[in-house]
Amino acid sequence: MPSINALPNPFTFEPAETALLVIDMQRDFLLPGGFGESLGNDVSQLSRTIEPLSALLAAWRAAGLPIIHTREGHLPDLSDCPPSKLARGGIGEKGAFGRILVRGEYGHDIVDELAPAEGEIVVDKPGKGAFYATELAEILEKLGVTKLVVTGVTTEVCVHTTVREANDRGYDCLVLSDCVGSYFPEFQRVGLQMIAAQGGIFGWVADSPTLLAALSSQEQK
Ligand code: C5J
Repeated sequence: MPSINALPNPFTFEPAETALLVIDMQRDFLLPGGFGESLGNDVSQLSRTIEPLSALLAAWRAAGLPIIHTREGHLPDLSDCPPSKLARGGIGEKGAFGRILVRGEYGHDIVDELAPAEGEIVVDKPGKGAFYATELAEILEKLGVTKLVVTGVTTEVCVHTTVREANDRGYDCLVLSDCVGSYFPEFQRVGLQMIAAQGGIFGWVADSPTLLAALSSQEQK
């Protein structure tokens, strides 16, 4: 079983039981002119994750391992959006790429570079966490997944919420530092530290080249 250098200690995983989770790599968050940038954010802090994530996806696909993408968004009538979230503005309003974070709109979908391949699972989620009000738990159970490699955006919001939810459900989570992004460099740094602190309070942290090296040496065996 592969074991890789990670914080706070080595992360061991059975590839066939480990899913790659790609969280919310959506145009509304990543593209210049989109919702994220309209809030005053520097989207380059997120787009730097596209290249390593694309390489990781290619390797995961080549190895035939499970991949699950998520998208944060709401039904066109916004009936699944809590009033408290709506009141903060943005959701459902007209943005540069269609109605912001509304399912079916151009901006709600995943950036071209990381588009899901035929047959890959896409989980639409109304919340920050990928387990809340979704079928993710049942999907993982059916796939026989016990560990998650977690990537995507943003580190301190949807990635953190999902990792915390997964940890409470008994999944070991490896978060890849170069494949998760925050608009705020300090949140990125501290967000990663929080995961691995206190003996790995809710997960492990490594980078994607370390994981890819372990995957390829496992395949050569
Ligand atoms: C946010 C997310 N930041 N995917 N969503 O609102 O992290």
